[in-house]
Amino acid sequence: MKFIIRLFALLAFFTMTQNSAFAQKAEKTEKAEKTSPIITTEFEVTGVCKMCKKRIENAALVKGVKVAEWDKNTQMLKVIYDSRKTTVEMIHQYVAAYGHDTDKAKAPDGVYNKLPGCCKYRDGVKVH
Ligand SMILES: [Cu+2]
Repeated sequence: MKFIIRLFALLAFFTMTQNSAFAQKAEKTEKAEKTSPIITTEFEVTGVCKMCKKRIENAALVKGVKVAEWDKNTQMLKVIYDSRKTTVEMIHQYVAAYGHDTDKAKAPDGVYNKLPGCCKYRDGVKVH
């Protein structure tokens, strides 16, 4: 009888320690997810055509950016980037430097003026 009680006590002990180990592990994973350096976000970038799309995505694909996808219909640029290597502000700056206004950065006039005619989104050229 004593043996059975001991066995139960032992079993209970193991279950308890295992459960808390599981809980700790789960907590750790959750923390890692919360502080993950990989960030997915999107912001508005103005453009009108396929050429714009190429230009915008190339401009956004700097070091630390894994994915850059621009949709001319929604005018949104989706980016997945490593926050240890770059910031979303930097991506705004790069895109603007290539001639496309974002919701936070304006492209310099000099660069904008050099865009092909079909890409002149500030001069009434519609999405095509
Ligand atoms: Cu264009």
